Amino acid sequence: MKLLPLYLLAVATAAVAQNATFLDGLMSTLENAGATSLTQIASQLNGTSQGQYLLNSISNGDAYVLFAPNDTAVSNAPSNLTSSPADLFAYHVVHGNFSGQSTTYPNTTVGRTFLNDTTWVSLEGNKSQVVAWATRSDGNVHVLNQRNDSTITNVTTYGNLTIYIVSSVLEWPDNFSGTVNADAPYLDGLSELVSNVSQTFYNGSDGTTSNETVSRILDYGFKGFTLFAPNTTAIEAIGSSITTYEQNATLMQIILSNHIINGTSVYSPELVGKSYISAAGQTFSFHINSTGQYVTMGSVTARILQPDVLLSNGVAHVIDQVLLDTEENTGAASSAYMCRVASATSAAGQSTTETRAIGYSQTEGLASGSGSSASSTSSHSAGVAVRGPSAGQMAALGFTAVGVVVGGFLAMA
Ligand SMILES: *[C@@H]1O[C@H](CO)[C@@H](O)[C@H](O)[C@H]1NC(C)=O
Ligand SMILES: *[C@@H]1O[C@H](CO)[C@@H](O)[C@H](O)[C@H]1NC(C)=O
Ligand SMILES: *[C@@H]1O[C@H](CO)[C@@H](O)[C@H](O)[C@H]1NC(C)=O
Ligand SMILES: *[C@@H]1O[C@H](CO)[C@@H](O)[C@H](O)[C@H]1NC(C)=O
Ligand SMILES: *[C@@H]1O[C@H](CO)[C@@H](O)[C@H](O)[C@H]1NC(C)=O
Ligand SMILES: *[C@@H]1O[C@H](CO)[C@@H](O)[C@H](O)[C@H]1NC(C)=O
Ligand SMILES: *[C@@H]1O[C@H](CO)[C@@H](O)[C@H](O)[C@H]1NC(C)=O
Ligand SMILES: *[C@@H]1O[C@H](CO)[C@@H](O)[C@H](O)[C@H]1NC(C)=O
Ligand SMILES: *[C@@H]1O[C@H](CO)[C@@H](O)[C@H](O)[C@H]1NC(C)=O
Ligand SMILES: *[C@@H]1O[C@H](CO)[C@@H](O)[C@H](O)[C@H]1NC(C)=O
Ligand SMILES: *[C@@H]1O[C@H](CO)[C@@H](O)[C@H](O)[C@H]1NC(C)=O
Ligand SMILES: CC(=O)N[C@H]1CO[C@H](CO)[C@@H](O)[C@@H]1O
Repeated sequence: MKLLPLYLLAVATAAVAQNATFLDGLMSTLENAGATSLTQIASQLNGTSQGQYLLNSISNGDAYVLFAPNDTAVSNAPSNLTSSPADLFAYHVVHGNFSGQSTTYPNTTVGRTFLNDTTWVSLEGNKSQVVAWATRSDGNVHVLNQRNDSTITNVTTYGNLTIYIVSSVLEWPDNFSGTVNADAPYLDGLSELVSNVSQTFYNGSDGTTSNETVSRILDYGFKGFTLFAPNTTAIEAIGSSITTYEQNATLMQIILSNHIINGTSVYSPELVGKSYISAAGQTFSFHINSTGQYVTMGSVTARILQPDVLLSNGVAHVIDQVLLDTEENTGAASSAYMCRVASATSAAGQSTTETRAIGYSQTEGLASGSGSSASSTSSHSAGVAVRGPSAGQMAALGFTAVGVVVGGFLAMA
């Protein structure tokens, strides 16, 4: 199997002719950046309604970010990733202008992609999957949660499109078990624990009730959830008491449910200054300072060691302590859930209309010392983290049109 990159295509033949100069310019932009275009396979993406939707969207005049794997990245990509060009491309496009957004890990920038294929994504309100990135201590901007570390190696713009050249094709998230197996061995302890606890599971979508392991519920039962995931050391630290808890399945379920927000995927920038109700009805609260981000439940405050481990149906934040709370309040849990479902439903369809980093207000990070307490506790470093010509410079060069750019990858037999 030989992998061929494809980067350019147009919505229709007429549009190609009409915007030939624009497309030529874009093609050379990508070529100069090491991302070669192969227009002859463009029709493969154009051949799906999902691909067409994507093309129409990104030519609508708004700002978009394209993560563009360079040619080496594409030739090194696992073949299963490249077998679905429309899905692959959808996960590489984010709606919005992120040029004022700069975060240093463990703070992260989270953007909503276009990937909403139900084969891969099961988030609340049918939202599309997100991608997270941040500057790490090596000074490079890393796309997080990637099996093959992907860094932004160059940045360029073309009209309203910001192109981040990346060193690997971006893989979209797997479910909890798959993620632990492949990428998060430090969660083996939790993974084992949730495999040993069963719970009566009410499946809201078909109204059936079944007895499932919590592991299976995490993998398939939630449509949007947030998991505070103690690493294996944290689980070992509570020692033999875990065995005692395990002997009482009800108690163990409550403890596990107090690590979960049921029905919504809350990314780390959205935790700041908020509180949430757990799946067992207890309250999570959060604070952030220069030493990190913390979650508190009852008498336990845990540090978030690794934020935003993205999952196909939610998100996990790795923490350094078990949130050992054995209290439950089922009424509070279910009303909080109903409230989230209502808000996810009203937000449905907004997945690709989010035009800024999730959890940041429009101007946040661009102005210092803003007034509200929520933003003053969450203001992140401002600044343009990227090199390359600005939109203004591009305009000066004559690239003022709002354009169509599409890349994708195709496995050719
Ligand atoms: C970054 O891309 C620009 C064109 O967009 C190119 O001129 C420059 O050589 C690239 N830099 C690197 C380090 O690849
Ligand atoms: C792609 O990026 C990687 C990492 O920076 C680099 O080693 C490789 O040479 C680049 N390939 C191309 C074709 O530019
Ligand atoms: C889009 O698809 C149609 C039908 O599959 C094809 O005729 C057309 O050439 C394609 N357009 C481009 C730009 O690839
Ligand atoms: C698109 O680019 C044009 C020209 O640079 C600019 O006037 C317009 O505001 C941009 N639109 C968005 C949504 O950024
Ligand atoms: C691709 O294959 C790898 C290894 O088998 C697997 O972990 C990953 O989930 C697969 N990804 C997709 C999108 O199928
Ligand atoms: C994915 O998003 C597109 C555009 O909003 C929408 O038409 C389509 O129905 C969505 N698919 C799913 C499975 O929600
Ligand atoms: C869990 O986190 C603690 C605190 O950072 C660390 O010392 C420990 O090595 C981690 N455990 C695992 C299994 O990664
Ligand atoms: C659920 O299944 C487990 C494992 O088979 C079993 O131990 C437990 O008693 C069952 N619980 C209920 C409520 O049926
Ligand atoms: C198990 O824990 C639940 C919840 O704390 C408690 O109500 C119940 O009495 C416990 N059962 C046993 C056998 O200790
Ligand atoms: C993360 O953001 C918080 C709140 O704005 C800030 O106090 C902290 O210094 C930031 N951390 C890093 C590593 O930039
Ligand atoms: C999530 O909340 C709904 C509604 O209260 C409930 O039916 C479902 O069992 C909950 N899921 C879990 C795993 O707690
Ligand atoms: C598909 C596409 O990009 N169409 C654009 C072609 O150029 C004109 C004028 O610059 C735009 O209005 C179209 O949106």
